[in-house]
Amino acid sequence: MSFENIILTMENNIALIHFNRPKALNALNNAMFDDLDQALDQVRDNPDIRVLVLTGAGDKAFVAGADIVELSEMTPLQGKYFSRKGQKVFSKIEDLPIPAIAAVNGYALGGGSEAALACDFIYASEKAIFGLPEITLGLIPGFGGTQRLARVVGNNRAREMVFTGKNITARQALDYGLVNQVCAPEDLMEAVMKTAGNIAAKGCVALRAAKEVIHNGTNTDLETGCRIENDAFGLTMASVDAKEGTAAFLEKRKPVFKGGLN
Ligand code: DAK
Repeated sequence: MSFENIILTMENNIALIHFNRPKALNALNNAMFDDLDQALDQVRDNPDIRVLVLTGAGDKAFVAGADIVELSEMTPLQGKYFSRKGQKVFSKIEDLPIPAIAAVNGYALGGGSEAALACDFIYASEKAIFGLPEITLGLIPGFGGTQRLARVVGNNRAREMVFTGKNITARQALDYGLVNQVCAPEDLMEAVMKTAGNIAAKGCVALRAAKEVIHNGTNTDLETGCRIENDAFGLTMASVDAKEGTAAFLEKRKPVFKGGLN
C-alpha cells in the first residue's frame, strides 16, 4: 500500500518510513498522521520486521513541526482532536513491539522533536536542529513533548527549552543526552542502517522483551521494574534463540538466531 504523505519500505527485516512533504519541510498535517497511523499498523503486524527507522524526505528537514497553515484554521475543538490524534500516533511508535530509531536529518521542530522523542533513540546529522517552539506561537507542545523531553534530558533543560522555545544544535542535543550519535549528513543513514541491521540480527523474543521491559519499567519504581524484568527474563529463557545463544557460547561459535517468535 502506498501513501501520499509518507514513504514506507520494508526490506531486510527493517522498516523505513520517510516523512514526505519536503516542500512544507515535512510538516505534520492530519493526512500525514492518518498515513503514519496505518503504516505503523503494517509495521507492527509484519512478523519479519524487527526495527523501524524514521527519517525525513529531502535534505532540510526531519519534520518542521505541525502544519501551521492547518493549525491556524482549526477551531479549539478541532485542535483538541488534532492534538489527541498526534499523541495517539506517537504513542503507537513508542508502543511498537520492536525498537524504533529516529534519523534526524535536519529541522526537528515542535512535532518533529516530539516524533523523534517517541522513538527508542535518535541519531542526528550535524545539520539537525531540535526545538519546541510552540510557545512562540502562543501554544504548548501538544504531542507528548512536555512529558517525553523532560524524561530524556531532565526537568530543568526541558523547562528552559519549552519556556523559551529556543532551538538547540545537534552537538548540544548530544550534550543533553537527547541524541546518541551525531554524523556528517552524508553518513547519517549508513550509520543508522548499520545499527538497525545489528539490532535486527538479534533474537526476536529477547528484543521484544527488552523493549517492553525498558518501556514499562521506566514508567514505574525500581522494584516494580525489576519484577517486570524477572518475568520477561523467564520468558526469553523459553525461546529457541536463548537455547541457540547459550549453546553457541559453549560450543565457541557464533549464534545463528532464527528470529521467529518462538
Ligand atoms: N507548517 C507549514 N509549512 C511550513 C512549516 C510548518 N510547520 N515549516 C515550514 N513550512 C513551509 C514554509 O511555509 C515554506 O513554504 P513556501 O513558502 O515555500 O510555500 C517551506 O516550508 C520552506 O520553509 P522556509 O522557506 O521557511 O524555509 P527556511 O529554511 O527559511 O526556514 C524553518 C526553515 C524550519 C526555520 C522555518 O520554515 C520555520 O520556522 N518553520 C516553522 C517551524 C515551527 O514553528 N514549527 C511549528 C512547531 S509548533 C497542538 C497541536 C500541535 C502542536 C501544538 C499544539 N494543539 C492542537 C493544541 C504542535 C505545534 C508545533 O509543532
